[in-house]
Amino acid sequence: MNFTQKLKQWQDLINQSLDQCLPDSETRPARLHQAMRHSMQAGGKRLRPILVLAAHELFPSPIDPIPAALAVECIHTYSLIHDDLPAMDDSDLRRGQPTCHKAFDEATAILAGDALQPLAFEIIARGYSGEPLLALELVSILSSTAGSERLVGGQMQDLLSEGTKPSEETLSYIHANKTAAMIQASLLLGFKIGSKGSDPATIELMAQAGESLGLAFQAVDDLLDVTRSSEELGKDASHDQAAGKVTWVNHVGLDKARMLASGHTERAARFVEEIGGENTFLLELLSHMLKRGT
Ligand code: GRG
Repeated sequence: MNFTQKLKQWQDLINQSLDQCLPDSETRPARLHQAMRHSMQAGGKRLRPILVLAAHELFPSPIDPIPAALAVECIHTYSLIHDDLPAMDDSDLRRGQPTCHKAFDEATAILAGDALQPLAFEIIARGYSGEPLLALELVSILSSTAGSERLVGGQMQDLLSEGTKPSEETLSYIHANKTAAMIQASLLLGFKIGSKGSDPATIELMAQAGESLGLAFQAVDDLLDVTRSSEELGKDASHDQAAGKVTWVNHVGLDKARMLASGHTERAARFVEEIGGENTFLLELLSHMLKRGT
């Protein structure tokens, strides 16, 4: 199976598994569950769950990485729903569909995002009940990544920096936490579930790979924001530019943003090569992610 076929197979598997783990759209209160399903099933590349599966594949174990992959997507989708709210980015379009608060209303969108957070941890608790120590480790990684010093902290700093010219250190803080943290956590979760997931030196290499990949992803996202249309992206294009957001493109310009994207991708690939194992798919995924933006 080539890279594209495998990517599609994993996306399909993730989509089917998500469908099974989300509350039914008729379960009371139906409006809330419909809103959760609207955003979770609106499309999306499923990059983070795929990173969980790809990191598990390096040194596979018989333990199923799918529950962790679904949990990551729940946290990611909640963050998108809340990021799109009028109080934050005020976006109308996400994953090619009206944003959750446009399709429903603001209060429902807030609650749909809220409900996806505990769902993530419920999926882990149920999925790894036979491996309680592993379950604790996964919960610890995901909860700290989603918390006030990482995902939420990065978002807070991003909002505080709107309309200002932040230092490069502040910009790096925002991207390392708002974007790279969840990408890094995805690789770490998959790796922990794999057979070599308790080796501290390799975990450190994986953390470095995840950070570099996350920073590359952000630089690519900044490039796409100015080089692609809303239709191509499925979300409001040039939105970051217009909102006075701090992006690499408006900070250092297009050419340097491209160089940053390829530099971080190369670094990530070097770490992945050093880790070894069955890394063919993960390495192809890295170059595929870079090609999207350049
Ligand atoms: C509200 C706590 C909180 C955090 C929001 C996700 C996020 C943090 C902000 C979204 C804005 C943004 C451009 C973030 C950086 C890149 C990013 C996370 C893009 C969206 O991820 P994709 O491209 O989206 O993987 P899909 O829809 O494919 O899952």
